[in-house]
Amino acid sequence: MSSAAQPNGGWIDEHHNGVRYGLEGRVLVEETSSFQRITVIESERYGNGLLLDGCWMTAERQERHYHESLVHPALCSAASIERVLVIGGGDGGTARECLRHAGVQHLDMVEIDGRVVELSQQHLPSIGGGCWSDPRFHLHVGDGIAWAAEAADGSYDVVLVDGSDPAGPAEGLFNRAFFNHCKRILKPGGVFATQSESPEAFRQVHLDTVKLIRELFGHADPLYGWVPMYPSGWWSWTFAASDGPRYRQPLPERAAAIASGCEIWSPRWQRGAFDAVPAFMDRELNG
Ligand code: SPD
Repeated sequence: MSSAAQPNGGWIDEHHNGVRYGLEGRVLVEETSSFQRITVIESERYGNGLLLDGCWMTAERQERHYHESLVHPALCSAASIERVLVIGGGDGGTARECLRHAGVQHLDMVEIDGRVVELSQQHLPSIGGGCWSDPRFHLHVGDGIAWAAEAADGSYDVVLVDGSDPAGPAEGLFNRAFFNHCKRILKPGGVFATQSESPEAFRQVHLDTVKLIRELFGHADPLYGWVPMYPSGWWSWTFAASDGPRYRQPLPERAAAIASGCEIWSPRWQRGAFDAVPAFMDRELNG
């Protein structure tokens, strides 16, 4: 797994398997919360950014790749989108994109580390945007794994997991018990999505995650895109639904309502991203 980010002659790097992924800039805040080391940096290229335990999470001018990819295939396809659960997502970007959909009436966001929320509000305000004061938004500082385990059957239309890499507080966001609860709490026609790591830098985790979700739901599809500052830059999000792969086809009215405000996502981009399955994954998943 990745090692610490070091202020290194004006560079802040994530170190992963002998490769550095870095931004030129300076450290604004470095502190250790009850859960992890939190670093907020300032960079010329991408604005202010956030690292947890030395791993890049987000940056002001490079967050849309990640948040639009996780949110819109799910929110544009679930049968209903009244009730949404976001597990993790403490910077607010996932909630912000969800709340652009007028059909969302109630969004619970369960983030384990309240300091991530506070520091994001203070230093990366554009990422959460208006989500923090939106009356539909309900922040719960607590354990998202326990929240999913305790939620009633069929209580959410969409469940999105926006955690960090499978180490430290996010480790339990990649296992069978957790994914089973995510499936159980979906309503009929509900859609589940999680960030599923890099097919290059975290190949085995990626493979295991997609296969496990596929086994539990009977189907699942990784969508491939880019988050340039993450290890390898090549990233994935995996989707499944209570009643088959409805996430492949965005509902035209929902897509039209959000498309002009997107930088990366569009129905065309989504089609290509679901189809851009690397050959090794195709062999693993489809024989
Ligand atoms: N290797 C980084 C994985 C991080 C996924 N979560 C990012 C948080 C953005 N809201």
